[in-house]
Amino acid sequence: MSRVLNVAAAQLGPIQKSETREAVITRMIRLMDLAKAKSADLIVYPELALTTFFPRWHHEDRAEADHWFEAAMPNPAVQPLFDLARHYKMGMSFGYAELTPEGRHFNTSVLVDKEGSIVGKYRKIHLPGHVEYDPQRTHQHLEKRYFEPGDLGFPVWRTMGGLIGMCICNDRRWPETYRVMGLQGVEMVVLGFNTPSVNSQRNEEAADRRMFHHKLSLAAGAYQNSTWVVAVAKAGDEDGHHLMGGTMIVNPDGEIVAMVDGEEDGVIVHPCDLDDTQFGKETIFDFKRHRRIEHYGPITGQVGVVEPE
Ligand code: CDV
Repeated sequence: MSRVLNVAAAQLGPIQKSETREAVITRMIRLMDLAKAKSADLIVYPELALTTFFPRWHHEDRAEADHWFEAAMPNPAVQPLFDLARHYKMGMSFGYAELTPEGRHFNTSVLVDKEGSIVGKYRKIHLPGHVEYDPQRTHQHLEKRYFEPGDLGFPVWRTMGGLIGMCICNDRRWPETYRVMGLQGVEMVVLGFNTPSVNSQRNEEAADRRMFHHKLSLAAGAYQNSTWVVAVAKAGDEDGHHLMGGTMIVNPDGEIVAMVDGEEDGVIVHPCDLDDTQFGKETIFDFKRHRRIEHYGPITGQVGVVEPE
């Protein structure tokens, strides 16, 4: 039986602070229509897809940021997207800011199957940035102020004929992210991101260098775990703050096979054969035969660098 999954990577252009959830959902629906016209089985949207990238805005009283969060998923604003996905029999994944009934805050993404049921939830683990306002930076990145680190690990779900996992933005730069999923046999990692075009602490590090690191991270994660990686950007100028694009699909050899040009709303659809993950998993990255866990202790045993005496 064919295990080709037609995957749509649905990039969103900028979302301004003033834009409503309903306006964004209208844009996401338009992308879903385009994906359907190209027979997509699964559509992937960016991190924090429903709003502007609000962690760049400092609120002294952090509760003032709560209006960016979703207290339920789905909710009335998002329901039309769930309804259309179910109607189209298309799986989907998107990111949003989650406020739990206990008052906890997470940078979250969901995986929805073709019947419209949420089959997976992931909460971002590697939160970049800082807690307090930092006048030294060219722009703020306050994810550590507004979110807790995720508490769900890096699960993989058996759905849509394959093994699919999620991570979010900065997670893609960490080899541990992919390897924990690789150890569950992951065949496709889907992720959204909001990456500013400049490094807030090193202005000369501009978009070309940022793009290089982005591609390097995706290629390494894909190749070293023999998995597809689908990475979807929010791009363009949000209220004077520029996000780089770089929406792309990377195959299990680490090669870019499809990419969205530009910084506007746009979708690419690529046929991802999940069986293409087999060769790497059975040869050079056959973990069972080749891993040497007796030497990997420091990876889970320590956080920072411990230099030799
Ligand atoms: N949203 C993010 O996690 N952004 C980070 C930036 C701050 C470096 C990223 O890894 O792209």
